[in-house]
Amino acid sequence: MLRFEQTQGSGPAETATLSSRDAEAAALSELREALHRTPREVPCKYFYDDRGSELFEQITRLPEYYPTRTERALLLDQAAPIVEAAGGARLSEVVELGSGAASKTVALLDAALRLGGRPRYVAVDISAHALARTQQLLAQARPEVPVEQVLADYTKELRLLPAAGGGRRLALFLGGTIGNDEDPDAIRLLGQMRSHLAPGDLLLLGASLVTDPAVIHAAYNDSAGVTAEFNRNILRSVNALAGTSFDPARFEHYAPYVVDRQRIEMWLVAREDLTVDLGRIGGQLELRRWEGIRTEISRRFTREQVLYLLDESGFSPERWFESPDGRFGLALGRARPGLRRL
Ligand code: AVJ
Repeated sequence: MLRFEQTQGSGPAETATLSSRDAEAAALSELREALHRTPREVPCKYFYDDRGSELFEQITRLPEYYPTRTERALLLDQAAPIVEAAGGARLSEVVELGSGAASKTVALLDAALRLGGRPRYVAVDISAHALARTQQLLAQARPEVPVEQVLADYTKELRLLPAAGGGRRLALFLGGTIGNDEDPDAIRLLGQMRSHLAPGDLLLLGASLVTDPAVIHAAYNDSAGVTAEFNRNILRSVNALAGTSFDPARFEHYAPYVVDRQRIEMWLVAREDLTVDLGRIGGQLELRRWEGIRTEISRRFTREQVLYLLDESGFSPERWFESPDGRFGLALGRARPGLRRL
């Protein structure tokens, strides 16, 4: 069941069309604005069409891509203390923002079940394909856990979340995705999450930490070329969405780790002078040879920076968990009362 069509307005079918037309118009103007910015950009959420979500799943299994397995091991290791701090048996709901394939979440649900809780799981993702896989995986792995799917862009559609069931909610924002935003946007995003929780509810935030630049670099420049393919696929995703004429083969994947900014920057660099028809975005894009389009920043944080982001967005940092190699951290924050509306 997709709540997307359900929660708004009166006539479901009609409002669904309306809302997807609104969403398309919003996407087109967002893309227009981003492509004409300096530097040119495509917002990284456009990676995640069905093919992109699948490619990201492949990335998480690459030997060089350490964040997913490091975070998974940390979650497995610390699931009990995390769930205990989140209310133990009183935990009634786990909401995952950007659930992807949700392979890490089972550990937390298990810990809640072991403590006598009966949590339901709410998966929020912009990929219908990823949601379907989440549903499948959970139905197989833990048939006793009820699952709700919410097809939504969590950066602006959190109002589509089902009403809280009364008990404690634990929101999950994992994978280090918070690193895709600079501080002001990160704080805005976490603040929106805060505004959809009740005081006392919890947020578990996963963050990639500052470590050896060579290790970070390899994770975004894998030898099998999957990340390069994932990067180029964003152009296919934009072509499908906006009727643009980007030719992915004419772009080079370039992903340096910028030490002083503590972040990977993913670029697509034109191999030759190009004129791209922008389709429903309108107009054309002239790219000179070696001109780039930035598709993602992926930041590495220190513990202090993560706790600062939580604190600034209305959460009191309660616990910090770090992988033994220091490459990944999980922060548990409790929603503070006294919320400012965003
Ligand atoms: C899903 C945003 C956490 O930033 O590492 C993987 C996406 N980009 N390889 C990340 C990604 C290139 C990933 N996140």
